[in-house]
Amino acid sequence: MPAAPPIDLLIRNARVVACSDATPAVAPPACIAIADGVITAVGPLDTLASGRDVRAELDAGGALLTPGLIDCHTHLVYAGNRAREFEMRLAGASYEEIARAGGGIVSTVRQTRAASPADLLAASARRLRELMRHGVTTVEIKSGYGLALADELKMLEVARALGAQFPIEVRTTLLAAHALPPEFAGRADAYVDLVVEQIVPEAARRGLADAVDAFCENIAFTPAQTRRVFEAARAHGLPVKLHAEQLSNQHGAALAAEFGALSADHLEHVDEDGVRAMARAGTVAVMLPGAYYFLRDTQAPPIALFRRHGVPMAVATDCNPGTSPGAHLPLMMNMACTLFRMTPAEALLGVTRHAAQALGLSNTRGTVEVGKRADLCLWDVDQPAELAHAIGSSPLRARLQRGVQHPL
Ligand code: DI6
Ligand code: FE
Repeated sequence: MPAAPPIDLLIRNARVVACSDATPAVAPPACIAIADGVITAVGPLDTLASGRDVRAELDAGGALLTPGLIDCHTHLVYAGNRAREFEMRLAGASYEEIARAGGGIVSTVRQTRAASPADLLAASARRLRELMRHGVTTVEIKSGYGLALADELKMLEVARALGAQFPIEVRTTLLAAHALPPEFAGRADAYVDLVVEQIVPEAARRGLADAVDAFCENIAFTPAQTRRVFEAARAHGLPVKLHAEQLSNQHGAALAAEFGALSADHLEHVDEDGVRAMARAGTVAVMLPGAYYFLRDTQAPPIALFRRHGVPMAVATDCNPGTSPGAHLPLMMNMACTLFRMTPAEALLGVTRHAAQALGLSNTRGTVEVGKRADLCLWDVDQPAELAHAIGSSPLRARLQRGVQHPL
């Protein structure tokens, strides 16, 4: 009989919150066996480890163990900051007014274009470290501050380099249709031509994008322009996501659903038809309470409609310099509850199982189950609700990426 395969790491005495059911329950203390970065068994010590070569052990001491957190929507790679614009908004200017006056996204575009790849990487690495300190093991990073072929590719390359240099999985999304670059003022369709004819094909050819996103909004791109971007993505075999109904109802959620989008994000102004379309398509609703908070929005996304129609809800940071300058995912769980009235259980699923689904990674991530990657967090808390209850604290004890513990 062949010897049982060795266990690279045996985690003992962990109270597992697998996140595999609709209500994330705490299991009695158990062990987790990990080999080759994958969970190979969850259960009691004797059945699990007997006769096996155990190479390393980690005593969890009764800590709560969850899947590693997944931040499924960030604009983490950018240069500069927009504190001046913050002051303008405090003095009364609206986000739209600032955007129309050449500020907003376009000001970050100027700074990001001017930055060398090394400077962009260093600035972004600080934010990435903060995400990791709060338990994130997989992060999605969008382009969208380059808005020209070379600059969009530069952003995606920096995102890929971050994933190669740090113990975190990076998924990249091409967001060339984020804003109209100044050199295309008054010629939005010509910019969309560039996006569909050059930027999407080149990003796809180089394997730099895992998905394609767009900002469908009255200050950005129309549904017709968004459709063209989605058609280009489809032609290159890339899944789509959409910034939809953040400031107004453009029926972007239904458009995203028509293309089988992985997610539609923001959704403050989505109507029931849009929610129904998302339910039919299996499109995840990504809640971004940081942007809602920072813009002092007053219309919350229709959580009750998502629940009624069975649309899975994810929660993400939207980490970006203009509307959500932060990289603290557990704080977003808190805000999803306080501002959007999600339950702590929904918030936890929103940064684990449903966030994995929003990235098309359900097969490998988002739950603590045999066969999933051993991306795990240990927390010094009693109950899962504490993760959403605390305002900005960090009860993270340990974070494992593919079965390897890294310093916090
Ligand atoms: N919606 C947002 O909240 C961010 N992008 C988007 O399409 C804002 C990005 C920024 O202001 O820099
Ligand atoms: Fe965003």
